[in-house]
Amino acid sequence: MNCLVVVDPQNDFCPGGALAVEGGDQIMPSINEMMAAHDLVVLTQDWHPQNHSSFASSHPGKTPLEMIDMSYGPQVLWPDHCIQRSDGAAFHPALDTSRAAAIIRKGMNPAVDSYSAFFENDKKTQTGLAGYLRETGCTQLTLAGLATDFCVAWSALDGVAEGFEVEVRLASCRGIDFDGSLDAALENMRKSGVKLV
Ligand code: VGL
Ligand code: ZN
Repeated sequence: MNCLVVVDPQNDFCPGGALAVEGGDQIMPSINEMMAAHDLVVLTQDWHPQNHSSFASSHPGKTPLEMIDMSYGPQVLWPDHCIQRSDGAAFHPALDTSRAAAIIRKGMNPAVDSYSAFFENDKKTQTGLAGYLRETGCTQLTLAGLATDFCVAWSALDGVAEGFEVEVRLASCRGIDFDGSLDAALENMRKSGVKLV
């Protein structure tokens, strides 16, 4: 069984959104096409409370893209984005959500960010996706979505660590590329056995 995991295909990561990734909206048609070739489709949805600790606005005097130290390690600060029930948190209207068997929401704990579809950034708290995929018999994962260097890369690395065969379709991803983060993520994925297509 193979599963297409579409990472955070949300308005806030597309042009005009709060944390816009260049060309983020352009990946939706190819993602829709990929769905037919997969047994299962899972979507992830960044889903933050208003006062989330990854928001620069939660830290007086801080601005987006500054770093802070959290109890679980260094954390990039972001503009407010993907606030629960906002339009920005909604899936992009061009995405076909009809085949989604499950939607994994993440980043709901105000104290911990969550890039990966599998674990929060403390690298301990599970989202439940690994168990879901095992119980549905999926061994091969195809990843696409936003952003290549954050949520897609962290999901791919955790997927391999959890024992799945992971392929990332780069043509159906777009990156933030902050401070060399895109090259570093690509190198990390390559080294860890993620298949980059
Ligand atoms: C993401 C930064 C903050 C992502 C989510 O989807 O890559 N990046 N929250
Ligand atoms: Zn987020």
